Amino acid sequence: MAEPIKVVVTGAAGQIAYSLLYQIASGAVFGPEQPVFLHLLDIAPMMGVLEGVVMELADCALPLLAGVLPTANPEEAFKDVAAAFLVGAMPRKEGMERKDLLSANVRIFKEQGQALDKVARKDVKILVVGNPANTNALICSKYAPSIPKENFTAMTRLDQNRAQAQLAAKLGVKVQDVKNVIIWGNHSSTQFPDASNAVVTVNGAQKPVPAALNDEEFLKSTFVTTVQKRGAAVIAARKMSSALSAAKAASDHMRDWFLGTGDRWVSMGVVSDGSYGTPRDVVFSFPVTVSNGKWKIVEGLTISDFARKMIDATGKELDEEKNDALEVCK
Ligand code: NAX
Repeated sequence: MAEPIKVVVTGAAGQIAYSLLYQIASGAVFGPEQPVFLHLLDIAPMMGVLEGVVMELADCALPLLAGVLPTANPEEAFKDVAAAFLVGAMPRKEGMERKDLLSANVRIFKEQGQALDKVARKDVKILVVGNPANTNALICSKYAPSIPKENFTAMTRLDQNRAQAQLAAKLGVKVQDVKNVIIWGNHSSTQFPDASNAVVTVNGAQKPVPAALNDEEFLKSTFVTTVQKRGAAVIAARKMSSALSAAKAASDHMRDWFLGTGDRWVSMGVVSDGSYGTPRDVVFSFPVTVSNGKWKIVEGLTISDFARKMIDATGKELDEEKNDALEVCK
């Protein structure tokens, strides 16, 4: 069996981590032959709760779990890690404006970038889940200049999974029979869920989703808004934000990054190179494929006038978030 790799999860005492830790430690992310040593970071007041999580991980009796280190010290948590799930962030409190939340969280991700820069492996793969995920990932990367910027990504996989599930339900097929749905832009209500290049397998034959559905209005309106507002719908029903599905999406993202996608497209927030006329130097969600641990933006897609407007709007929001975040970091 391989040597254990060190994997950090921040916000380890929180609700997403509660589902995510089992998936990592059971082999669902790095494969059934790869032992993991888990580093669990949370803030000092949560160390008691975290101790309970550590007890439960032990009680799972998982063969791939080589060890667990709970800590409130970022430099201890990030030491020699090969993969980082940055889930922990400050939640929005009553009366807090979006800008207040942004400035609180940007500070956290600045500090964590500095700590990663100092002590993590230089090939560490970083997935930011904590919101505002795209801009947090950008700031983290800026404060970790010794780690390639390609190694910083933000999670839009939950949005992709939601979109795929919505289309499968509408088409009356299994979720795995729908592929190549794209999430463009920010993990926020301006994101653009795009089914124009998606394909569905029906009776063994592949068909473009727009042709199979034959309902352009649905794809431009109900589909887009349902995916954009799915997080809010879960909060309204559960009185808490998505956790099980968020953890599953984080596992999917990191597994595909480590183990590859083949020719399947997945959506990841990555530092933009300006592809498809998007703003450069923001963390923008694109369709990518992954091989040998490296992601590559899918090229050559046709962008309709409708898509252009949607992509521009989410890009504009990311540019504004970046400027606000850089102001906070000054
Ligand atoms: P919880 O509030 O249950 O847990 C967050 C944990 O982070 C807490 O234990 C808290 O003490 C810890 N924390 C706060 N500051 C920290 C710091 N500086 N270092 C380490 N830990 C710290 O939230 P949960 O439901 O787990 O959600 C976590 C984050 O994911 C939130 O920012 C949330 O908005 C975001 N989400 C992102 C999604 C995405 O698709 N990108 C979807 C789900 C989720 O809403």
